[in-house]
Amino acid sequence: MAKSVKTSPARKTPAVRGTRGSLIAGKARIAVIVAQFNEYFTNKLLEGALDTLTRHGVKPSNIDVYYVPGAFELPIVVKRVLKKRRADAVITLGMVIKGETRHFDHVVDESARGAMQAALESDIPVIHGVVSANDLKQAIDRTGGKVGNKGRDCARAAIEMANLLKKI
Ligand code: INI
Repeated sequence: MAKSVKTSPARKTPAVRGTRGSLIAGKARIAVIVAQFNEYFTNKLLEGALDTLTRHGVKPSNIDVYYVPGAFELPIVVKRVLKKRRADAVITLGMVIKGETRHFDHVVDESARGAMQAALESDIPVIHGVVSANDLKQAIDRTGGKVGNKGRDCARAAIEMANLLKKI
């Protein structure tokens, strides 16, 4: 016979209104800014992002890709794209691998800080797809290896955020 278990009285969940961004792109315009440093990896991030964007219904004509030399240059292009209102969401893609340079931390921190600052100033979401990898294995794992492709994750987040902000 099943043992009876004493439970505390069920808590009532208050009826609150929740708002979510759809993953169906509609007319969303997305800008992808990609660093060419470590381009073997950033090309994979870009491929993943473009494939996921179009699978979710973003029209190729509504996607703009901008190339910058390295992750450090991402924020200035984010800022320009947002200032000109050329996108409903921006994705930055880069690969910073520790050990190649002593300014690893600097490049990682500044690319994130600058992009976030531009997003908050413009009220347009920026999705941060700069991978900071401790070694080549982590870089491989995050560009289509066992942890997936960060570009794909960013593409979904960009559509969701573009749609969410339209609703608020
Ligand atoms: N840029 C990257 O995108 N990834 C790196 O790993 C990297 N490393 O290791 O130095 C890197 N450096 C270049 C930097 O982004 C700028 O392009 C450069 O400093 C010129 O401003």
